[in-house]
Amino acid sequence: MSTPLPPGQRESADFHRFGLPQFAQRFPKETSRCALDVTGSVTRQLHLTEALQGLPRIEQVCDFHCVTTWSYRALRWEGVRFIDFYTQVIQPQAAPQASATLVALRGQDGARTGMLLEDLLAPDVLLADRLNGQPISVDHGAPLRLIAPAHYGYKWVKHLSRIEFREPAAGYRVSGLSFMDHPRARVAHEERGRVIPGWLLRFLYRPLIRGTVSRFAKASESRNASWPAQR
Ligand SMILES: Nc1nc2c(c(=O)[nH]1)N[C@H]1C(S)=C(S)[C@@H](COP(=O)(O)O)O[C@H]1N2
Ligand SMILES: [Mo]
Repeated sequence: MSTPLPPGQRESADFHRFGLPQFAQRFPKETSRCALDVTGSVTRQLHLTEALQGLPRIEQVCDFHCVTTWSYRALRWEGVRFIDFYTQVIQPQAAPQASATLVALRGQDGARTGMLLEDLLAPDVLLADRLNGQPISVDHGAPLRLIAPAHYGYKWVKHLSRIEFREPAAGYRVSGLSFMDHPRARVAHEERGRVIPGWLLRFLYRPLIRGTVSRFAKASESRNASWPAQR
């Protein structure tokens, strides 16, 4: 028997390509190397061309929970623990200010969100480059994606290209409307968004799933038709 899903979630038979409508047609430019910039309140900025190089690799199976209420079970990700990247690369090479406890995350497609550094240092948060035994596809975040199992899918930034250390008071610019981005977005606490309670957002978001799935699938099909070699 599998464990119950978090509050308000329903199991989906498919792992959809998904997100805010403005990202359906945007795809990463660089998919061959895991390049990553570390910027913001740091002593030295980093422009890494292979971010995971030399770090201990792990494999982790976890469920995915979209804020719009669909969940997909048992994805097998491979990559590096964020905490290992932090202690072995970021701390020694970039030396962030101790006061910069907020981390803004950005994808190559321009998607943005933020997480508390404290949440990123949980042992199940990964920088992943492989999914189910293969390099992550463009649909699901190539070449590098953040995996944060305790948090809604919108914190799992695909095509991750920049992590920026910030003072919490400075906040960060998010992709959607600000009420849609909870600073923590923990699934166990149903922190779907700000201001509007999570149980209410369930009902507002559910009707949007079908249209979003089809919009994202169509955009991906037409891209794959013109770039067959690079999925
Ligand atoms: N770069 C980027 N990351 C992103 C998104 C996006 O549009 N662009 N969408 C987010 C949202 S809202 C969800 S639900 C998940 C969807 O992941 P999937 O397409 O692999 O299912 O990715 C998240 N990360
Ligand atoms: Mo989402």
